[in-house]
Amino acid sequence: MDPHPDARRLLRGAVAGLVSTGVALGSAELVAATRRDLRSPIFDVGARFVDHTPAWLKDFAIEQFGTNDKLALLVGIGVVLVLYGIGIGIAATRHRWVGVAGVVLFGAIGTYASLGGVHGPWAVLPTLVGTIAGAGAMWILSGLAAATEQAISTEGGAPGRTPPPSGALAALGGRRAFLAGSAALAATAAAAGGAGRWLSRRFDVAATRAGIVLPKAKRALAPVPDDAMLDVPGLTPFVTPNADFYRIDTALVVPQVPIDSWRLRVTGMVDRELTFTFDELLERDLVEADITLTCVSNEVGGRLAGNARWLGVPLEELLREAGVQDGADQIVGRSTDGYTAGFPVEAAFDGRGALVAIGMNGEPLPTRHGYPARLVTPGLYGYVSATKWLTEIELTTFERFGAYWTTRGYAVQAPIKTFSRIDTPRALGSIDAGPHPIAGVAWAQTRGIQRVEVRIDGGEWHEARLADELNDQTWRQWVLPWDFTSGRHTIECRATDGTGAIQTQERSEPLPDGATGWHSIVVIVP
Ligand SMILES: Nc1nc2c(c(=O)[nH]1)N[C@H]1C(S)=C(S)[C@@H](COP(=O)(O)O)O[C@H]1N2
Ligand SMILES: [Mo]
Repeated sequence: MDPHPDARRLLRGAVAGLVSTGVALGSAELVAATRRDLRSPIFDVGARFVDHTPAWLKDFAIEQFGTNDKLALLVGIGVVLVLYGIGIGIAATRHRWVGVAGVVLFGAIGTYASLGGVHGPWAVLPTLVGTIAGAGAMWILSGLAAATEQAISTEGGAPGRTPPPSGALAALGGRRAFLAGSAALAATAAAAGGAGRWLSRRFDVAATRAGIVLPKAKRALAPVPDDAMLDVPGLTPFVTPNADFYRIDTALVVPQVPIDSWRLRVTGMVDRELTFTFDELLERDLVEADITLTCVSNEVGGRLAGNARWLGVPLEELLREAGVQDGADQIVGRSTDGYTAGFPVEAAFDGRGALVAIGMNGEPLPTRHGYPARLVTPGLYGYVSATKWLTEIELTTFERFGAYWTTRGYAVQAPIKTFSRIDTPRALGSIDAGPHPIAGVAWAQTRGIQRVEVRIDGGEWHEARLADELNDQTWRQWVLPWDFTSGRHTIECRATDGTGAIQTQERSEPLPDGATGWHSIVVIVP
């Protein structure tokens, strides 16, 4: 006799729910692997979530999880799915149709989510197949669970009486059938999911990317001179290695853009629309530029900025060839994943050197950073000016078109604000008494950095030594030697930009146009 009939029923329900969820996801994964533009409904739901995330919640997520914000979202969706699956599985042990209806309801949500993307009607296929397979699994398993339940209740009879042997056998058989059914379906789900994952690897662009040989720039830059870099332990390096470069975007799966069919188009309010293949871009006179990229979501003291040597085609040249029409005031960069970013037309013609970049620190653009091509515009935050996985540059007006983040509460005009950060000593770190450099970086792209000052415990300001200025589009490293005494010390810094304006002390959030305020840290000297 079963001593815990109810607990066993719940357990069987939970197993049925989990396995059915697995079958739904596994088969969706397999279907998603049939076409380059399909993906698992989890990512579609996640993408919908991202698109509907209000700007303040996005900043909160970045603050909490940093650049792991996407992982956090996917884990969250996974947890909800698992709990939901368990719930409907348990409900189905009482009412079989509830389980199936539960799967269908989630399928409907997935379908709605996959219709929202940029990939057209095919996008619903993985969800549809997953829903049907998951509902079928739920029907079978909840049926087996119910049969077992039935057999067990007729097995027992009244307490104290010996059960009829035939009833006990039926109960045993029912349990076995449920176990065998669950195991078989779980194995099928895992196999389908694994095969899907494996098959979709053929869409990875890593191998093609690795085979690309970038031409030398027509106007190549000399290596960064030593005097533009400071050698202080703990200080952010002047050039950010690609592997350490911050990544911020709305893409839950890094877009894998096939180079052969990729085109860059220049469209909209132009005299001639233009189309370029990747090779056609490579054949042009390429330029190099050292530019520090900055994210609007960067908090005071934050690390969402990176400096690289970019290789690419001057945006100005492409636009001159296309012929920008009078009245166009906005340049919109569009991405394969539907993302859009827009900035003023002047920024392409005022000499700051905006680029369609194809290379980053001597390599083709890393996939995460926009391979095969992206925009890089000095002096403007990335969300308006740095579209990755670029496919189209459209000339339009601000009145006619609102880009991704500007329709979600961020400012339309987004010049980078003057910023300075203390890298060493570490905030809340402990250092020995005696000499220790205070060092960091400061940026005010297109205005340049003229001065950085540091004060300790609210005392007078001390001017830091700046590394030489390479250009006004990169950050500058700074250092102030300091003799630390025992105690708890507050260190603050502030920068003065090339126009003579001192970085404002007033604290503000990233929303709507970038955080402000002096970076202030506390160190403990024993
Ligand atoms: N396609 C696409 N491009 C994008 C984004 C995006 O979400 N999608 N985010 C922008 C933002 S907000 C920033 S700060 C920069 C970051 O570039 P990085 O990830 O190479 O550092 O890319 C910009 N380009
Ligand atoms: Mo950003």
